[in-house]
This record gives sequence, C-alpha cells and structure tokens, in this order.
Amino acid sequence: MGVDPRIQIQTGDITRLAVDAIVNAANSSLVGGGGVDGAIHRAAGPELLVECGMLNGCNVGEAKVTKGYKPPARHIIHTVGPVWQGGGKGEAELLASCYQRSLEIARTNECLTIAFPAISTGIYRYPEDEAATIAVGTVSRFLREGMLPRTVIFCCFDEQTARLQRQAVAAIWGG
Ligand code: AR6
Repeated sequence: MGVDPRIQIQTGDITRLAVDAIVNAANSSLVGGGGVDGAIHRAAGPELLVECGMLNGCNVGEAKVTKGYKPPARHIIHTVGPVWQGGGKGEAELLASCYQRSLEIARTNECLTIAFPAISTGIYRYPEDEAATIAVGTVSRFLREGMLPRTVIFCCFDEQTARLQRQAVAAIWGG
C-alpha cells in the first residue's frame, strides 16, 4: 500500500500556511500561552483573544473553532492536548480525540485543507514518536470515511518532528 496522497508532511511555521484551517495546540482556558499557541495569537492579533474569550474554555480532547484573522488560514481550530503524565491517565485516547474532533470541525466547516502542529509534544511533554503514531493513525482513519478534508498537513516545526511523522506514516502505509 502506498502513502496516502491526502497526507502531507511539511517543516515550518504553521501561522504562514495558506490553508482553510490551522489547528492550535491550546490550553483549556483558550486565552493564549507559549509554543505554537503563542505564535498563533501573535500572528492573529488581539481580536483572536476576544473571540477565544467568548468560547467558555475547552476541555482536554475537545476542539473549538474561531476565525483566522491575520494568518492566511480562514479558520483556527483550537484543541487542548493532554499533559503527558506517564501514559496511564488516558493520554493516548485524549490525544487521538484532539485530532478526531478537529477533523470533525474541519469537515463541518467544509475545509479542504487543514494543518496540524504536533499537539502535546512541546510544553505538554508527550513522547514525540508515540504522538506521531496516534496523529497519523487517527487522521488516516478519518480520511478513509469521507472526502473532506481533502488534504491534511502535518506542519512540523523542526526536522526531528518531521522525521518521526514520516516514520509513523511509513509504519501505517508501508510507504
Ligand atoms: N508552527 C508549527 N509548530 C510549532 C510552532 C509553529 N509556529 N511553534 C511551536 N511548534 P507546544 P503543547 C511546535 O508547546 O505541547 C502553550 O502554552 C513545537 O515545536 O506549542 O500541546 C499552550 O497554551 C511542538 O512540536 O504545545 C498550552 O499551555 C508542537 O508545536 C501548552 O503550550 C507543540 O508544542 C500546550 O503544549
């Protein structure tokens, strides 16, 4: 079986991508933070914070959508990954749920393209290889069930993350 052509792995800054939706690895308050969350809020400007403030937060494993504001993306889907606590606290299911719920929102909003960062693998310390396997597995299953989104981009901030993501794709798709 070849690699799913609907899955792409790119290296770079997610705030620069001209896609229909970018996903933010947020925290449950949705009022911004460091890492990719900080970068997205900096790029979008204060209007994003105002809209996020009206959403009443977001539970771990869930996702909520806002407008894109200044970044070229039309929508920002904010999801809250689990903090890694050793793996016995349902982290894998919660991380899979972040991808699943974000994709459902993208499909509802008729997004053709969506870009994900490596949720939970920074400040939340989720082991990168396990997170990559969950990300690729959840996205692959979702794409098999429908036409939308047409393309899913894993936007990796560094080469190491991109390498792990490619390995996870190869393990699942034999590519
Ligand atoms: N584009 C793409 N990926 C990025 C970017 C960017 N501009 N910046 C960082 N990354 P993290 P988490 C990568 O820490 O672990 C915040 O404070 C980064 O290299 O952003 O889910 C929130 O408010 C890593 O691979 O998210 C939460 O409190 C990945 O994005 C908390 O951090 C995720 O790292 C969430 O922690």
